[in-house]
Amino acid sequence: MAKDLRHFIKALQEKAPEELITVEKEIDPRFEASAVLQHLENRDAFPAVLFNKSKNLRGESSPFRLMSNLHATRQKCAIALDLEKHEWRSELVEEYSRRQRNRIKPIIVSREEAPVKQVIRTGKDIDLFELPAMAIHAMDGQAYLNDVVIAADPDTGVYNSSHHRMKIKSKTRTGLYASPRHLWSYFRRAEERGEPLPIAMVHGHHPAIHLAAESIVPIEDDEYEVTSGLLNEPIRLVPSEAFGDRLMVPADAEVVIEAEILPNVREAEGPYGEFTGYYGPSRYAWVCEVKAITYRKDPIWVQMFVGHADCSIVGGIGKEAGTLDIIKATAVPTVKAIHFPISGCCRFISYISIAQKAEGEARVAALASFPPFDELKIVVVVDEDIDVFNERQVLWAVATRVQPDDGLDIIRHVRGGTLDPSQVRLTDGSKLIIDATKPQDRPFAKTLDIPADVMGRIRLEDLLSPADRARIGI
Ligand SMILES: Cc1cc2nc3c(=O)[nH]c(=O)nc-3n(C[C@H](O)[C@H](O)[C@H](O)COP(=O)(O)O)c2cc1C
Ligand SMILES: [Mn+2]
Repeated sequence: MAKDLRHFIKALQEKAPEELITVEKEIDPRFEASAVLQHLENRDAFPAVLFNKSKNLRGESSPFRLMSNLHATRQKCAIALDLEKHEWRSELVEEYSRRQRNRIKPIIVSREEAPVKQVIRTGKDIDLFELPAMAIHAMDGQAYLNDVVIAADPDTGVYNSSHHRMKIKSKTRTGLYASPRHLWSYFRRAEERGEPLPIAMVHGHHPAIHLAAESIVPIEDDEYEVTSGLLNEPIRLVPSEAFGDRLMVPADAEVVIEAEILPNVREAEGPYGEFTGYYGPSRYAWVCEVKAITYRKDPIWVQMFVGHADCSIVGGIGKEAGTLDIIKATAVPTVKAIHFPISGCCRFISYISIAQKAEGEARVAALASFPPFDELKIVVVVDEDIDVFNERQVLWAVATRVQPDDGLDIIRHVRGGTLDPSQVRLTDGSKLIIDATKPQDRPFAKTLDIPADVMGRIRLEDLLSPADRARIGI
């Protein structure tokens, strides 16, 4: 059986049943689903949620189930990469990096073999308001589609995948916002020839496809091959309804929406509750015309809880792996670990640990981590005794190993993320390096420790009552 959403739900049930909850009462995808997720978040709970009954955007009972928060913990992402739930720190980053390098060619299957072709809607049968698409935050107003968008390069046919919000405007029309990255380059080249760009939006598949969409790979690389690497098996593809084999789509998806981005059309789009935790402004954005919607007979519509852990974490892991590989290959081979913490939306801040051998390596590691990813703004470099997944330790290193007049560097007028609310100019931002490593050229205060032989000899298991052990989870 090919890996798909149902395969992942089963893995969650087996490996981490506490990471999945089911809601039986019918909910409205306009704000009610996000209210449930927000209530859970307010209690520091981030399980995947399967809403077994949902309304559609016309307020009618929908045959689609609705699912969200699939990526809202690193534990779930570890399970998506076939790891155990406790392997969510560097093990997850290293597995991502290994799979990303292991490119695998996709395989083509017939329409009959493709679950996503069980129901096909084209022409007058297309109605986006029949979907349980979520309106998430108060000022979003209308529901948005927001998931993986797949497109073929108009010149080379190589595939890209990335996430994009698409505001639902009518039964067949949406907006689409793209920062100036790969899809933007594809469409700009199509538009220069006056041509539309075919795209496929995938709602519901194995989380590995979402993790892959956030990889840092060159524009020439085929991202169906990257996705297959992340899945650890070839993704099964099938020709689209509207564009045939000019646009291959994932056969094992729950729902695929095929559309064209229209040349020379721009319309106001937004405001939208962004990954930053703030509303992004209304802007002139691209416009799409939907050409087909295909789905399974018993479809599960998956949509990310944008602006929350679900959206942050899925983006951060690919950035961690890609940046770690680049630092290792080009700058500091002794780099140990990297973490884009949730406090920085898994985008703006990174913690990097290195086994520093020569003065200045910390800055080199920090400098090498900026080019691959424009949204990264603040890099904290620490020594290898600091666990980058423990924010308290990282801030302790900043508190005790940094003098502000010496440990900080600011780089001005460098491209930043267009959605950073603190950035005044559209793409022109600045970067901060915090070197929290100990100096190499003079002695530094020794870190506290308890004699190692005593630490080994004294075991809490031998000393505490069962009740006290249970209280602290031993
Ligand atoms: C849930 C989610 C929603 C996103 N929405 C958008 C979006 O609307 N527009 C955009 O340009 N990037 C969006 N992103 C970021 C892109 O997916 C990300 O920058 C991606 O790596 C770009 O891929 P590329 O390098 O192939 O261009 C989103 C990311 C996530 C996780
Ligand atoms: Mn890309």
